[in-house]
Amino acid sequence: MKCRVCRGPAVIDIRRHNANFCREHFLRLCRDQVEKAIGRFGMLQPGERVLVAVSGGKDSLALWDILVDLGYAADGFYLGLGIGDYSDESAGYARRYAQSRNLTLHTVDLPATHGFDIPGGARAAKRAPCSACGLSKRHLFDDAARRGGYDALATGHNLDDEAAVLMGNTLRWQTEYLGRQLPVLEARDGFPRKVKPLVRLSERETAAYCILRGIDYVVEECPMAVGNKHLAYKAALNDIEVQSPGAKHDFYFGFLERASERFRAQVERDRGDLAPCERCGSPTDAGVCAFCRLTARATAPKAERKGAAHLEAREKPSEAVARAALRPQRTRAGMTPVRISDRRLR
Ligand code: Q46
Ligand code: ZN
Ligand code: ZN
Repeated sequence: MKCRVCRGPAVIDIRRHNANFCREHFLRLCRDQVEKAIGRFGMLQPGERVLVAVSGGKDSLALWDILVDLGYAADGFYLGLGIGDYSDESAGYARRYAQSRNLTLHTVDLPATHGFDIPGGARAAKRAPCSACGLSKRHLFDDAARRGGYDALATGHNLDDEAAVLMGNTLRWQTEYLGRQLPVLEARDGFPRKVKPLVRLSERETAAYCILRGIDYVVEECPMAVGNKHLAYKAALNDIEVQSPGAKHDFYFGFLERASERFRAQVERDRGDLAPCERCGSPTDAGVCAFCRLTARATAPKAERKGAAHLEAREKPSEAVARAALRPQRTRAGMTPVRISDRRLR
């Protein structure tokens, strides 16, 4: 197996490129693919400040590593979700990476700052854990990027993730989601620009990137992911990819080039007017934002949950009902900047 570029011994084969690569040229390929995605979709401008949502997994750590390598001022943001050992372990990987590269990692712990963890909060609010988690992540990532004055928020969604989400949205023709499934969402009304620079790299490639760069990452999946449809779609797409290398890439990028535009009008039409959330000040079209409503339900004593459930069920609660149903929020500590210095510089 020889490298396509230098003919030296190859360490990885990439079937959709019909090529093999040595370590050096594989790492360069990964950086090139990220640079290409950033340029093609206008995700970032040179020198911009980027906040990278870091989970301690291979994708977000590879993303952070590549962005720094490409010269972006990229800091990390880790959100502790309170998912038992998994959260403790993944926080350790994020911290160790930041330390080893002398990078800045901001951390927020959901239980400590908002009074609930994902498993307990989801139970109390009668939501699926991933739904409560996704909502919390979106809110707190946006909040961190806004408070820190970052130009953009970058997440580690890779090609496998995007193709699987597209498959789920297409199977159910969730047209409002299809209209928003883009690799870049421009900043608007207090929301930061959101970018996904890994969309041209597969999961296998980000894992290989980390191994070849000596980046240690949490290998275990989140225990809440068990039975998740997203994983089933990924598995189905992997089967298709074996038969037809490049199918995932063609499915996702074909959608972006030839179909995505058709669903955008609906997104524009459905856009409500945004105003600051009465509780936290984040932009919302519902008086009290979805995260504050989730927090209210997740932290309410059992007897009060019924009232909060009523509030949650309403699309846009009136100010009076919202105020009556919501308890005073617990500690609202801000983002904790942790400047990690020292250690091996690359
Ligand atoms: S962390 Fe959160 Fe994922 Fe765990 S609870 Fe679900 S959404 S599976 S990326
Ligand atoms: Zn080579
Ligand atoms: Zn709010």
